[in-house]
Amino acid sequence: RVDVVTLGESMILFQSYNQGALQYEPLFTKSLAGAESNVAIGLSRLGKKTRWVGRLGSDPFGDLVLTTLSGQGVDVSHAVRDNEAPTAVYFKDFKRYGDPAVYYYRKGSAASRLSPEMVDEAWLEGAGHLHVTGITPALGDHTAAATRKLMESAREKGLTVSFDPNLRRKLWSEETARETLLSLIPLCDIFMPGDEEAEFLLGKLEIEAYGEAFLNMGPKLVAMKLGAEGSIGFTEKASVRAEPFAVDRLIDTVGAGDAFASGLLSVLLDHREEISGGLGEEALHEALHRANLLGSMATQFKGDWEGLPTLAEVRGILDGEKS
Ligand code: KDG
Repeated sequence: RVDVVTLGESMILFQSYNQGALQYEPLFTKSLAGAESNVAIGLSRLGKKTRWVGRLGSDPFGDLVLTTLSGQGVDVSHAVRDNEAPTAVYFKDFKRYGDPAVYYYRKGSAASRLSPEMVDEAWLEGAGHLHVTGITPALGDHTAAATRKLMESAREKGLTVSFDPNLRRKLWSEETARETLLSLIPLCDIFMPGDEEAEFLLGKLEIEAYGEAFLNMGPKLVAMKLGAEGSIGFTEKASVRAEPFAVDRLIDTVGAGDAFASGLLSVLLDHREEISGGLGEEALHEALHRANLLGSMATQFKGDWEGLPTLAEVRGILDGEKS
């Protein structure tokens, strides 16, 4: 049994050791990044059985992706190695205020060669849920078609599907991004955009209007990230707001959305059967509350996922809130 399958590109991330400007920093730390593998790690720490699927080069960085993920309890037995194309790398630059700048070196990577013919039914074997993001479709027409095929196949097999648009403007044109992301929304049960992504997709609307518009496209649940305002969830039956958690020391915002997704899914997966009929308000609030906690925790550590908590840590924090 596997609770969640994710598909995506995982890369090796280099970050300046002293958080200095990329140009002048002589020392770098090396770790794993990738929105979908971040979610798999987050869920695995929260006690869910996860599988990550993706393509990697037959190179030492590909080995590092696999050993890191399996060390975090993620099943990588369906990962595919490519003998001709490399594992991608990327760099974070902490020089600026606000979100770090990111520089990708991923064109022509093994993951970017994913095509619909490579999609394997076995990836979904024994699984209850598929999580995908808008990053994989941004890597090329064939990766978009492959993502669509896997989402369709998951729905046919009775899996629930979540979709985080994870808009990465550097990877594709505005027009293609908007058109492709909008076309994938009807294939998911749980859609989790940020407020800026919602505006990118639909133009400026009231928050409630976004909820209604996305629900009308097909998802049963829309969970919107509102940054410092927390989050809000919409179903046919209800809309529920969850307050943000304080961020005491803001270090690295990259990966916060993936942390949010892990927290959200970790609760929703315990209510999988209820999602199609409209999840109850209590469970929705619990999911958003935990998602907000994980999002805030992820921003307080360097790296995408290293600061993510275990289930025992989450329970400790949330129980502490009540006492
Ligand atoms: O959400 C974090 C990701 O942005 C990061 O891990 C790298 O997957 C990545 C991407 O494509 O930006």
